[in-house]
Amino acid sequence: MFDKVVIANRGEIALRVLRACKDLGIKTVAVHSSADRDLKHVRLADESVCIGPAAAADSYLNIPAVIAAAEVVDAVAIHPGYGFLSENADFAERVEKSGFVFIGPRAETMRLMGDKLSAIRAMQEAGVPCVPGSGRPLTDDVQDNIALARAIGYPVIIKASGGGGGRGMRVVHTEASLRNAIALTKREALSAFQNDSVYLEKFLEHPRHIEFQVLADNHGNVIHLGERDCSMQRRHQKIIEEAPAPGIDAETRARMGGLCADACRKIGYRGAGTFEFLYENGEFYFIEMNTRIQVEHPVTEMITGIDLVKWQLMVAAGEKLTVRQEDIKPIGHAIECRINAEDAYTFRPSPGRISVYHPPGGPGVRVDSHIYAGYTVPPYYDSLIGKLICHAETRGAALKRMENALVEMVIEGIETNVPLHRDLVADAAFIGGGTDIHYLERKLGLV
Ligand code: MV4
Repeated sequence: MFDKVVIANRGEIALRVLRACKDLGIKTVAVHSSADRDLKHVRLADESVCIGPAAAADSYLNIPAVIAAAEVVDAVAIHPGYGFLSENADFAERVEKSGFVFIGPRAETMRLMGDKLSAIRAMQEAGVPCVPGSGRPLTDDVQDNIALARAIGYPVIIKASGGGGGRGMRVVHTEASLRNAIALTKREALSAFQNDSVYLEKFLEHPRHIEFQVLADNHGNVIHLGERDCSMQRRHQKIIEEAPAPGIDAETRARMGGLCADACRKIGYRGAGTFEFLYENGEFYFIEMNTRIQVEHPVTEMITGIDLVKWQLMVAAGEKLTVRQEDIKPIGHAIECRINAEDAYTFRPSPGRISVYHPPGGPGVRVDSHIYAGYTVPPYYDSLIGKLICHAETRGAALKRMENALVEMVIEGIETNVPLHRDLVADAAFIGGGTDIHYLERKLGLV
């Protein structure tokens, strides 16, 4: 196992990685910005290095600074967490070229999945169902684009190959608006991603967002850990996730999970990964693959008993997956509420000093958070300050446990979205299960 790991992230995920390292007896190094000296994991790490000023571009996104810190402390490996450099193939490559282990897939795999069109092609070849679409970049041939859109059928969606996570997309309802929409999306894609490649897909109007978790070692062993439903979101920010997804039966789970695991074997995937699907009228359509650990990984951990972050470290160190597919037997139901430092209904960020903090507890209640009374939430980063995860035998029991945990949760001094979560766990449609990706924005009257 690794002697020493650099944690190249901040907040709750940095603390989560630190805990996994400590479980495995690995020494930890927190690399942080000058605004993050008081982070809980910085205090708990064996060593810490300030790598730059508050602005992420100068610290958490500063590749030479992260690698230099790893050299100074004589670390063996770097864990990128999520966000920041976690899906940056150039970073992964430079980490490895500098003689460190990047805790994630090979840079080449990250590049394949980072380009959404090449990811779709790889998945089509592996037999994973994808959204009907162009399957290739659009050209400047107007007639060709019209023919493609007609064959797919309106509405269609134009997506940038370099985009993902909701960036660089445009819905087109009529042939009359197609040409302009393509031109506009290409210009935006060029400026945002330095890549003007765009493709077409059928626009699905009422899908759910269901994703499958996979875990692969460096020896060809791959398992899937079932799915999560992440449909409760606003502006591409998930706010509640759950596992298993309501209404997905064991046979469908095994079939879809099996397809994802097969695709991983085919592309030589390594580490933890997530296959994102849109799910509509009983059908799954692949849209993207994430090559990192995700914010919502705890719901999968709670129902499977598998520590995904520990396995990320172990497979990166070359260990074999000792868990077989038949060992994965999901138990019960888990729900995660993302706790953000923001006004519950206007979503305005609310950084500042936390004066009082009483987290909930008890059986089946997990809190992944770095906050403490007296901690000041800085204004420079995203507003996630923790995650409240409740696990119980059934979805109904998990919801009840979440309702009670949200009553126990006291955070004073800043605004949080806890009131919105209390509202949502009492929402009849959400309690019913299976609400689509537009549900929250509609409920809030935002669309
Ligand atoms: C779509 C779609 C409908 N049809 N693709 C947004 C994020 C990115 N991962 C893909 N996204 C979508 N792609 C087709 N063909 C609707 C969305 C979408 C969405 C997807 C998942 C979660 C939230 C979403 C919110 C708005 C739109």
